[in-house]
Amino acid sequence: MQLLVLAGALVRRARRPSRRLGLLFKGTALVALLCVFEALLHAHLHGIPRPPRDLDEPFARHCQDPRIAAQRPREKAALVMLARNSELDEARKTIQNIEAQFNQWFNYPVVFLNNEPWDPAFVRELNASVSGQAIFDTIPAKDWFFPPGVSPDKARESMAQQAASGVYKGGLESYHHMCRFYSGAFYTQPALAPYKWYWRLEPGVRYTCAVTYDPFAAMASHGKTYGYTVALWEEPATCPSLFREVDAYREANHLPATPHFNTLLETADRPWYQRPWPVRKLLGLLGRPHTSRAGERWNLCHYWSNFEIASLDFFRGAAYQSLFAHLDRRGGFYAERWGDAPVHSLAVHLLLPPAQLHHFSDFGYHHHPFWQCPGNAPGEGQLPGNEALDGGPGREQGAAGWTRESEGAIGCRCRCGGEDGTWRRNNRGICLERMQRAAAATRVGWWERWRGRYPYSIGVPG
Ligand SMILES: Nc1nc2c(ncn2[C@@H]2O[C@H](COP(=O)(O)OP(=O)(O)O)[C@@H](O)[C@H]2O)c(=O)[nH]1
Ligand SMILES: [Mg+2]
Repeated sequence: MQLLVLAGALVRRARRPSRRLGLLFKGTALVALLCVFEALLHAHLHGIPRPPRDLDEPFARHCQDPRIAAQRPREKAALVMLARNSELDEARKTIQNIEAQFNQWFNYPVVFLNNEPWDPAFVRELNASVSGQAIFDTIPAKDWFFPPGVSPDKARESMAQQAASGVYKGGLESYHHMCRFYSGAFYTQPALAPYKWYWRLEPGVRYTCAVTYDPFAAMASHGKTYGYTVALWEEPATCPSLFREVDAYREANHLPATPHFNTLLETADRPWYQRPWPVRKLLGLLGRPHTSRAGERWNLCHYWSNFEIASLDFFRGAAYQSLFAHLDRRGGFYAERWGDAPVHSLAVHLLLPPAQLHHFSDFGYHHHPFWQCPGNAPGEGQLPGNEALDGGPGREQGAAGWTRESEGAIGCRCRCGGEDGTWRRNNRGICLERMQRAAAATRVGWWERWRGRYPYSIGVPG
């Protein structure tokens, strides 16, 4: 009898922890399930809805006679190049190239900006290269220096640290000033006051197709505000807190996180790799790089700003300048090495609807080390025998001066890379596809994505 009682007590004792274990297991499973559910719901709420039709398309799909487009009145627009006196050769080559490919027909003015007085040799040589008016201006000293709230000594200390830890161009004071200048004061330069549009050039860039229409007029007539070519990932070490600051500005000013803004979040790319709320929140509070306070992570995609055709009115307007003033006060142009490219990209995705952005997919554009090239539209698309395209300064290669034509290509007399001259770009186009998603009526399937097969642009096959 005593033995039976003892056995019963032992069994009861053994059962109790197993019940507790069972409860623990059930509780954990419930929390895990809730987390998965929350993460999926979060991804769903941040999904990018597909518009009923493509909101951006190439402005041209073949050559046009540039003399016809040039008969229309010009926009209030200028090509703008910031340069150093030491970049004379590269600047001249770029101007000769843009004249040959575009400006000899349209004669837009070119504004040259420098933080130092212009060398007379630079002025003389570039004056001789521009078909329109050439304007040489010097940037006011206050626009090429630290802002009032930033101590130069502290900033220099921080830049030395950036250099020591290998931040890309983090140790170059002039580079920091340049990035801050292009992010803000560029737009309010007196030399640009007469214009509504700018086309940014850099010494050394090269256009590899003919541009046979007026891109400023096309931007205006299509209701566009910001035009770009190449999109890439930013160097992570240059801007760990930039996205947090932009998102904090967004929240403080009650701006909605639109689908266009959300294309810049990692949430949009990897719904199956979501972190649930508590983990997200914790990472945000702990100041994880590239992450907002709410725990949303920027995918680091941005448009390369060495090419831009865009509205000066937008960038000198209150909405953009107030965002810039916020960022400038936060000091990240020096405490970190915020580039103007991510600043512009985050701003246009925050402040503009997707239809106001334009990919100049029909432009062949090369800035070392990356390029895009649209290939050549077949047959009559190249306007064989067109006198304006066959002759003219810099077009001496004439009738035979373009690489192989191919079906679906949209360029005009391009010289693209690759053995048969049909390469479209030398980067994978992943950021481009992500950033265009709010404007694209069709999506890349997971299979193509997995194989790295992306379209060349919205409405243009790869
Ligand atoms: N005047 C002037 N222009 C500069 C200076 N640093 C950079 N730039 C210009 O700013 C633009 C971007 O500079 P770049 O060296 O090409 O930078 P990256 O394209 O980011 O490698 C180019 O147009 C340069 O000519 C500078 O110290 N003075
Ligand atoms: Mg450059």
